[in-house]
Amino acid sequence: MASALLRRASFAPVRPASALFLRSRVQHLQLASISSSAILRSSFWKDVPLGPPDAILGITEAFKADEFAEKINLGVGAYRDDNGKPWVLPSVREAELRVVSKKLDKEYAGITGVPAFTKLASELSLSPSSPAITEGRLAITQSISGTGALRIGGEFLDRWYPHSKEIYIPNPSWANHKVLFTDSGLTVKQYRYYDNKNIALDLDGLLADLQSIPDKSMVLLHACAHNPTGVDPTPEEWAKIADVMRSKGHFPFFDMAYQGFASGDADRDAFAVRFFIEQGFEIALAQSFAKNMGLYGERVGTFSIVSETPEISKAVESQIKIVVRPLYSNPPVHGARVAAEILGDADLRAQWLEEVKTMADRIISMRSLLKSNLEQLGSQLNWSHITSQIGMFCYTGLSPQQVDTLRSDYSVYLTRDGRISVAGVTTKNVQRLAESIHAVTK
Ligand code: CBA
Repeated sequence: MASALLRRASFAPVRPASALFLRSRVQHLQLASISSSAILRSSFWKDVPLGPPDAILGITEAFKADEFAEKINLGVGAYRDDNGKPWVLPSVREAELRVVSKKLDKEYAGITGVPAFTKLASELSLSPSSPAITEGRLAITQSISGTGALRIGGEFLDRWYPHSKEIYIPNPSWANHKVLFTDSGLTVKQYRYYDNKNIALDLDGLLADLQSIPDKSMVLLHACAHNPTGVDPTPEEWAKIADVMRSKGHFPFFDMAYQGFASGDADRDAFAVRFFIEQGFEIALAQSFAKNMGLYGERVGTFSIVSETPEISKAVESQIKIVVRPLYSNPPVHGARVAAEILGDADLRAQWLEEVKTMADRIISMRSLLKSNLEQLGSQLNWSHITSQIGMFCYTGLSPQQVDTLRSDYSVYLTRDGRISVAGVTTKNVQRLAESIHAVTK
């Protein structure tokens, strides 16, 4: 409104000059500016403080603003091909053509989304023969990708988890977990996860913490490709975690944002989730198709809860709907239809699984290349964790100061916790990246 007033004042037609007219015009402009600044001072939002940029997505913003041609973005976990370009999977392109050629209508989906999609998505995560599916003990809804799934989960648990309002997440964890669960009304606490000294899973610390927290706590677990550390429990270690969780009566909430990315094999990466269900746990699961189908901006995911009986499951599903309806009513259909097309067609699905493996393999080969480049440069540091860690990320151990120097002096962008998205490394930038890392660490 203030700027509208100013615009009107400055574009008022100028009539032939007379001293009187000019004076009154000056007064008019002064009045306009006084009243507009008075309006500005009374803005409803004048006490809103400038917020900090997002710890991860803020890196992309800073990267985009950098004009250096050889800048490198290792911030957000988004796959890039060897030219540093986003890759739309050929299976996705094909599925899109098929979906479009069907000339489907654009009606609302139900509150829980596209049924063909949620069915196939649950079969991918749990396997078609999972007792949770065959016995009707799964309540599932389509979600706005993994973040939306976690948020639905947070809201549901805040309303209905009967034992506490506290959720335990690993230390460290994806930066958004804490904010997202806090915004859902839960109190976020941490359990030990990572052994900085040995660059490995702190299994003893993890088990001790799960043992000492209150019985029947909610515990968030990364199903595979732990973000940011790239360190996952082995199947034997998962069994130990399950033992403590069972004896303490804890509730596991799995975040599975990288199925296929850890090992290149979607079934193998679903091990932990399936194992807990086999062990008789009731679980919650947030599933994302952002990474493994490259459907980032389409926002395709699911949230589900496996319960003890089909009757409980029905009630749970009804309450999930009650959470979703006032949030966004029902989810977008296009991405879900694309994912369903891929998952539901044997050939396309096989092609997609190969493409997931291509992405995982390229990341694995970039790990080796980065490590060997650092060694060739004569770095005396131990970089073995670059190749021992899995998934999209490498938790380098770089300090926040070193990260800042990489950014200011070398135009290399990563999160301040020293995490690099290995998906951003290519055969073309790896040498300059290694030189930059070597320069700030020697
Ligand atoms: N869980 C975990 C553990 C994640 O790493 C991410 C994505 C999500 C949500 C859930 P989406 O909502 O897109 O399905 O993903 N994390 C990032 O890759 C990035 O997409 C990352 O760079 O950490 C993000 O949103 O921060």
